[in-house]
Amino acid sequence: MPNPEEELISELRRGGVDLVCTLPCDRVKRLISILSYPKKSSTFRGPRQTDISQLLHIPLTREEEGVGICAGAALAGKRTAIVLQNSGIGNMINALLSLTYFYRLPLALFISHRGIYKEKIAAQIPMGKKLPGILKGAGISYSLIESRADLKNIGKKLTSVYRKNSIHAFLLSPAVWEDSTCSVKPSMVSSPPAFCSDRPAKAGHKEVRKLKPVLTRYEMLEIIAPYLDDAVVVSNLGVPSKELFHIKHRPSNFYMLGSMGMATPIGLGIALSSDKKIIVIDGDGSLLMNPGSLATAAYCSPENLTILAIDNGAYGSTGNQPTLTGKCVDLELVARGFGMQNTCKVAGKRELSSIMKKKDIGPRFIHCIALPGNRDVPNIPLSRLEIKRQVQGFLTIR
Ligand SMILES: Cc1ncc(C[n+]2csc(CCOP(=O)(O)OP(=O)(O)O)c2C)c(N)n1
Repeated sequence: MPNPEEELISELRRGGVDLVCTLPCDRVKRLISILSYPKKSSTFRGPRQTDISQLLHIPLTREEEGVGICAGAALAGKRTAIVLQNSGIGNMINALLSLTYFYRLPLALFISHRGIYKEKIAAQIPMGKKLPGILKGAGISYSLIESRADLKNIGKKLTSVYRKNSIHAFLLSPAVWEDSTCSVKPSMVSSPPAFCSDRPAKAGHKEVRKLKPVLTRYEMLEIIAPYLDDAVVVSNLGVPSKELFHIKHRPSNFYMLGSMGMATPIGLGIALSSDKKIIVIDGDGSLLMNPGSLATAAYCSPENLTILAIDNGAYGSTGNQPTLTGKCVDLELVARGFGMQNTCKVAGKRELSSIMKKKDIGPRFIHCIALPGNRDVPNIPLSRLEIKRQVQGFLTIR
């Protein structure tokens, strides 16, 4: 019996899908692994392998981008689909209505429907529960795929979506994947970023600094923790927040439990409203989702803001799918291009602690080149309101 991921991909082929864009959710990491590496998948043999390799897979930096790519491809006659987490609907609703719907272009959405079944992350619940209402309000039809038995109807439905030029969402319950034995290919882990700086060397630095990752995110957080002093720390969602809590909880740590892409904007908002020192611990996937926030930070230029971009070349929290920093993007150059002037790149323990010791004027952008990988740490035992109250309490102390 095929795995549910294989069954879904067969249905995509049955519906004639040519192009699939994806942005990871933990629950669909095995599906994305197969879409990314069809030929290497040992679970696919014979004609199905050829079938699947005909599907063009495009990894996204933001779900909204997928709406544009799919609209362009649909104009050129392709049948398109996006695999996303329900949170991503919030990132694409305007483009869905003012582009796909407006021009009557067809699009299939495969939404990993979090927050409704055995959910451990409380921040997933509001969006997950409200999703059907949001889709209804937007006039987007949907089918509930509650178990793997429901997968078999998808191919037929897709044919009518493309024929009628409509948008249709398939809401995939986590229950669908429960008995899957598919594995995530080790090749999904990206080659971590390694950069050569071509800027003039500063005194004491070598002419050309080759930076190879040597530390994981957890090891970097361990180095950073003793220097957080009296700073408010905004910590990126998912594993980074859990790791930071595990290393050293401080009431002035704002642990994000959702809202990917918002770490730097939250830090900027605090920095503009408080005299305290603010340190944002952001991630490469999250910064790529919302890079414009660096331009706003550069423009507003709060001296008390430091952004630590822990760049492990991967969406670590959802299974280490590669991001483009492992391929072609240098986030420090992005920050500089967007107007951040005080930037640097670090990888090793000594460099990282010496940069943390410095009392430089911000806004600072510290590009930390890290190895992919997550430490197996427990969930944060604080409720969202406890997190909020602790940080608010700290911010109001004079
Ligand atoms: C809008 C949205 N899309 C997708 C997700 C799923 N998701 C949660 S954490 C994460 C990866 C974040 O990657 P990165 O910022 O590089 O941090 P890392 O985990 O690697 O430290 C993703 C894709 C989400 N929460 N929200």
